Amino acid sequence: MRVIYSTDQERHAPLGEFNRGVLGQPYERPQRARELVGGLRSAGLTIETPDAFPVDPIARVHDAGYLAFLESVHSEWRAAGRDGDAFPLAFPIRSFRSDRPPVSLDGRVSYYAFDISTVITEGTWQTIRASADCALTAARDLVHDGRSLALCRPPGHHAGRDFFGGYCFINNAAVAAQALRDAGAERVAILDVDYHHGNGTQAIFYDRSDVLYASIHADPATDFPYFLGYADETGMGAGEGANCNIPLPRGTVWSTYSDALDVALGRVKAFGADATVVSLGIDTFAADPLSHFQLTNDDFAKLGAALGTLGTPTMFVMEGGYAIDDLGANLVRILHGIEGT
Ligand code: SP5
Ligand code: ZN
Repeated sequence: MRVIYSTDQERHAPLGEFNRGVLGQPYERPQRARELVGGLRSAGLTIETPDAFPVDPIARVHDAGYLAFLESVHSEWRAAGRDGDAFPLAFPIRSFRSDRPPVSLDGRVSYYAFDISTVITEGTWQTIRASADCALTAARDLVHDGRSLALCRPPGHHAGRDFFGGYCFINNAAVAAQALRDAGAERVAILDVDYHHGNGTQAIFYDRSDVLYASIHADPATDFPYFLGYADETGMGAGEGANCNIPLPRGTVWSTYSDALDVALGRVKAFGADATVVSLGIDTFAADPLSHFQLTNDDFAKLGAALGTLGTPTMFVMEGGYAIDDLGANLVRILHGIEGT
């Protein structure tokens, strides 16, 4: 399995995150990446650095104004004499205009953000470009490699065409899926096994028949991102039937998860994709501090074995996972499961 990662992905370092009303240590922090890399190295895997791609393949799934905002907002924040991280003040919800970004700095941060857990720091732009470069490098070489892992950090699946949130800014899996399409794959499947619904990925491809989005995740009635991810969201227009959500209750253990995985894998296989992108979150782990599924260490080997049955070239894109001490070992269990070793 080819693994791709850049230490530039450690430059996005939020100062804090609100949890239960208190500003504490961010869950999504650079140490996550270092733990994943450390685990893979201990298991004997070699890690390669990505090539640098222009912004064009990212702009295939993201709005140009949104990308310009992400690139400049932190310097604007500093130029305005502010300390700390860029942070939204309001949200354009029901009855507000959401068809145009305001002019002011606070207005624009508020327009593009959908939560308060995802802040923009001095190193964010460089980090998210490096993270996307991992996905783009893996996608470019997938036909040759057969299988690869883009060790993306920060994650991407909550980011939409013109919004950020859920620790995500650039939707690495969506960028990869589009790059695969542009390189000649006629149908691409995205299978999302992160604990949370990938609302950004779903939204990007919702009206398209060429990219299937299938996801197993916590019920949005109880869990983030709260406002998307129900089973009755099946796609729209040409994309009707190319979106498959399988929400599961808190407390879900492997036997239930495994049944859902069989359904999702069945959908992916029936779609007849030329390539598959797996949004690989490992926050389904019982000890994950954000999540409420009950998968064990051993279950990740079973998850890998199931993912290894995908018949197409398959690239894995890292998403969430916050149980720092177990991240590396759980990722290694998945990779061994995939390879049947
Ligand atoms: C990519 C990804 O996994 N994003 C997840 C974003 C979740 N953000 C909000 C989580 C708030 C949950 N509160 C947890 C209480 C823990 N005791
Ligand atoms: Zn997640």
